Amino acid sequence: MSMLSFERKYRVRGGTLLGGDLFDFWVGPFYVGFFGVTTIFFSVLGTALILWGASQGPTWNVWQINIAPPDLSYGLRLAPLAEGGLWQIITICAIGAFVSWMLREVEICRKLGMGLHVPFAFGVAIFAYVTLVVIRPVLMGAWGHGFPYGIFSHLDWVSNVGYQYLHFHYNPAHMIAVSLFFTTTLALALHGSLILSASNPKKGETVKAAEHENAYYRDLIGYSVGALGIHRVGLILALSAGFFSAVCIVISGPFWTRGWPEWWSWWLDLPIWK
Ligand code: 07D
Ligand code: 07D
Ligand code: U10
Repeated sequence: MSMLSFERKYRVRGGTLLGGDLFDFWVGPFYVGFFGVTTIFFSVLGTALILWGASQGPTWNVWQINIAPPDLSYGLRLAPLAEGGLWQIITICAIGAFVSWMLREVEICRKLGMGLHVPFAFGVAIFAYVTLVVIRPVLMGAWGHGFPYGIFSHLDWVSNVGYQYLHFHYNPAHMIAVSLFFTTTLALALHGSLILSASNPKKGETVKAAEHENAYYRDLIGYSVGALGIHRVGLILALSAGFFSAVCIVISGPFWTRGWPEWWSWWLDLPIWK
């Protein structure tokens, strides 16, 4: 891929966390770095193990391939490869690859003298994943509580775990997370449509900028959060959605074992009704 004219200026040395100058170079458009090498290592090994696991299973149908975690009877011990050990090693590879990717993002931020917002944001996604496959299984005493690696099998897991708590929609943290996801798409739709309407006008019309954008939402709802503000709002909404997702699943089992509808009986138990 040819180098864009401005890229050379930004291909600066330094900013690495590990490895010094050793991996401080680019391959095509990609910055490599120590964590680029570890990303490739973990993702190639993890993908190869999934393929090997698939070759041991009954199907090559990509929708049905399934690498299951160990049986609950193994508790928090290592399991034989064919009985969930593969899932355990793939989990290590996945965490290794995700964390490497995040640290590579950090190195790029440092090179460019930018804030660490992008790696922080990815960190929240990693936190949600680690909650599902490490924190909650450890709190519940068995790796078997992790979700299986397969396109349809992981959907079955979500549905089964949901019904174990009778009606997952009654989980209060799930309600908050769902509302935050909905609000995130609302915010992006408001922002995307506003920017396009102002800065991408029909041929012959002038481009409008910040003052028109502010005026628009002032006219409509009496307040404009501003150009920087809407990006802060968007980021905090999206990260909170991921965070409350992690909360909603980690409280299911370790801190609440009955159906979620029953949780709401605290309301009926309030002394004011007595
Ligand atoms: C668009 C960026 C691109 C990323 C993509 C995902 C793989 C997996 C692996 C065959 C927005 C690439 C996929 C590398 C291939 C094997 C072994 C991101 C974009 C295109 N899910 N989930 C999907 C993952 C969980 C749930 C699709 C991953 C939890 C529901 C895809 C994880 C729960 C539905 C996928 C993960 C859950 C899906 C589209 C990890 C709660 C759907 C994802 C590592 C969070 C939807 C058939 C997408 C679907 C879907 C991947 C975890 C629920 C296969 C990698 C256990 C209810 N999930 N998922 O666009 O169509 O993300 O499923 O945690 O309905 Mg899932
Ligand atoms: C975990 C993904 C992390 C991804 C990483 C990156 C690669 C690289 C490479 C493309 C967290 C992976 C990258 C692999 C790819 C290339 C090149 C994100 C993760 C690190 N629910 N529910 C949620 C809704 C119901 C249930 C969350 C809605 C039912 C359970 C969210 C509805 C029952 C769990 C959510 C609904 C039920 C959840 C998911 C509606 C089932 C979870 C988002 C409208 C009968 C999960 C932490 C998330 C959770 C979760 C939404 C319905 C059960 C808030 C909108 C009632 C068991 N549900 N749900 O977490 O909280 O993203 O996970 O009905 O475990 Mg739910
Ligand atoms: C935003 C924005 C903004 C912009 C923007 C954007 C947000 C201000 C200014 C950005 C937004 C977009 C572009 C919109 C579209 C984006 C999405 C919808 C999000 C989803 C994105 C995707 C689905 C694309 C995902 C693609 C990825 C992750 C690239 C995959 C690349 C690799 C796997 C290589 C990674 C490189 C590494 C690790 C460094 C090391 C690299 C090498 C050593 C080179 C190659 C490797 C080898 C030779 C080694 C051997 C490897 C082998 C054999 C296999 C590799 C293994 C793999 C698993 C692939 O706000 O406005 O505008 O633009």
